[in-house]
Amino acid sequence: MGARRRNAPGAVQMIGVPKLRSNLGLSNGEIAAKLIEIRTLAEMAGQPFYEYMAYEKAAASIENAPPLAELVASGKHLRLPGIGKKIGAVIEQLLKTGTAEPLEVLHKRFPPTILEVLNVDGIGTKSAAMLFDKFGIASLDDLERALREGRLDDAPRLGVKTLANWRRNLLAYKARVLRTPLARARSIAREVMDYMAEGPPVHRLLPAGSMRRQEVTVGDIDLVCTAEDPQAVIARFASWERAEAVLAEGSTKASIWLAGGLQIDLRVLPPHVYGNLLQHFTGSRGHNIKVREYAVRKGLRVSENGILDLASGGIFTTAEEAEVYAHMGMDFIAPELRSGLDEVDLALKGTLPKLVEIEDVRGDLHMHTTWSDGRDELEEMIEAAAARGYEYHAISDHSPGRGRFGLSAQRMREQKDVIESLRGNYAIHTLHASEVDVLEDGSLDYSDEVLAQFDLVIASIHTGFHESRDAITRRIVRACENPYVTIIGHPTGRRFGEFEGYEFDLNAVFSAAARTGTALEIDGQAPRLDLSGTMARHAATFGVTFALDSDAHRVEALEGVELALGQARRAGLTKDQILNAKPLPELLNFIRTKRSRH
Ligand code: DGT
Ligand code: CA
Ligand code: CA
Ligand code: ZN
Repeated sequence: MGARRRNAPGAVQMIGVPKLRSNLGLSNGEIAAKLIEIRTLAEMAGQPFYEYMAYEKAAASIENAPPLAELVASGKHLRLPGIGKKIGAVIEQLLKTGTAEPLEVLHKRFPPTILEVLNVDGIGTKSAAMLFDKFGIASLDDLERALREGRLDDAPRLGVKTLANWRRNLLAYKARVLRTPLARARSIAREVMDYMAEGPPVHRLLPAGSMRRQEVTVGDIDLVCTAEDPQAVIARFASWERAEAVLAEGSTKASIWLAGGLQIDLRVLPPHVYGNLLQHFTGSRGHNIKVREYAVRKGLRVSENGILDLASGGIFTTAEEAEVYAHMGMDFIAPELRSGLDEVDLALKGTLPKLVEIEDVRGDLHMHTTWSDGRDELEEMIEAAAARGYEYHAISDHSPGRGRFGLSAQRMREQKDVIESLRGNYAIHTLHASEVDVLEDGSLDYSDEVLAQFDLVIASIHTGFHESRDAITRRIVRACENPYVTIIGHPTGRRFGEFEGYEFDLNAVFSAAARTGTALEIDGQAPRLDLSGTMARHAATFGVTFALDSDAHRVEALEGVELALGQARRAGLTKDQILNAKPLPELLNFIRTKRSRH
């Protein structure tokens, strides 16, 4: 249905746009999203076609208009092509208050969460309105539950086939779109946790679930805590100003929903079972199943309420998560390893890897400055890297291939001189590096003569993503074979919500990296996390060394190393597999060894 299709991109577009309660600074895109919301809800409410289409036209026409917030702030009346007086007034209300009368009226008819339902392929505005009116389905979760419980099975006009399609499309949608990149989830979690810290006393507040396991994307955020007054803590949580809707509010648990579809659950746990519950809610489901299976063999039943000894009937509860594992006779399993693979077996044998920790990281080998496409000055980046306590770091601006951003050989030499002149000013060793483009034939964007002048070289693919799998494989392998290339940057090219990553023969690339002594990057830039933990785990079986990098383009982004670390830990990596966990002389030796082998 045309209407649904038109709506879908609007709804998806809201993901990632932090909705400001304060009227100031609503972007045209955000206003357009609101107008599309009115348009869609109006169609659901059965308003006349020409009325709701006017909103759609208005939304389209403001995309190319100058910033409306500024127009209105300067006291001018909105007079734009395709926007009548009525919608002009709505826009002014949106800018002043973040909402508007027609939207409020429609929200009395339908909760805002109903828009989620339209993202399921095959469900249009008519079906969504019917599902709400007849079955009280107000959100994607409601729909999922109704489908699971078979409550729609007898509904008139909904055949078995339709329901099966909805079920499948719903799962596909959730898996595809409704997951939030870890970096964004982390910053939202930090925000809500700061907000909670300013309210009634709350203790041991922590994200559990996939976020604690450092999964690349999270379905929702699961916060746990303890509190003397759970009710007060829940009430504060449910009244967070960024909550678009409160999905559930009980005495010890609440769920809120943010614009764009990210859900946050908060559970206030009784202190004496905090350890058991934290273990339970950290998951993964697969891990918990493995733990339970093993426990049963020992005559124990593990649940969120404690560990029941089936023979004696005694129940073991603990405030400390580590004791849950200890009680079953296994080593503590770091959350990042709780994926349901072989971690329970290893914990029982006492052979879990000793995972690399943040303290092991001695430097960051990938960052940009205003010399290429970074936001901050060279000296600001050096200072910030030093402030993080690193022993060394690398400044790695782009090669000329990056258009107007890249450094010519001449500029590169100038930068080298500047960096050398600054050495000694900071308590950190600065390596002069380059992030050099791998060209379409696998050659590099600087000659070997130029490359030889850098202390370290990262080779990355930034163009020609759509070449064949063989061609890409050859390009990366050839880059590995260049003696000056120390690191392959963001090896798969994946960017959340934009690009899945180019395809190549993993085995060929991983074995080439190991054979040539080339490190593979775990790039911690928010939209990347590349290699992911899963990929890095696979690469590690080839004996590859890894570099945990921020790929920062501004000072604050240096914390990307923490995200890279999370993926390394998910991969089960130890510090001796990490290039930038080596002391400087060993790092330099790694670089020299490869260069001298050729
Ligand atoms: P997500 O949110 O899709 O990224 O993944 P998780 O792992 O955060 O899953 P979520 O939020 O549904 O639940 C958090 C953890 O709570 C999950 O990893 C394991 C535990 N859990 C929740 N519901 C169940 C359940 O029905 N059975 C079991 N065994 N564990 C559950
Ligand atoms: Ca979750
Ligand atoms: Ca959850
Ligand atoms: Zn970069």
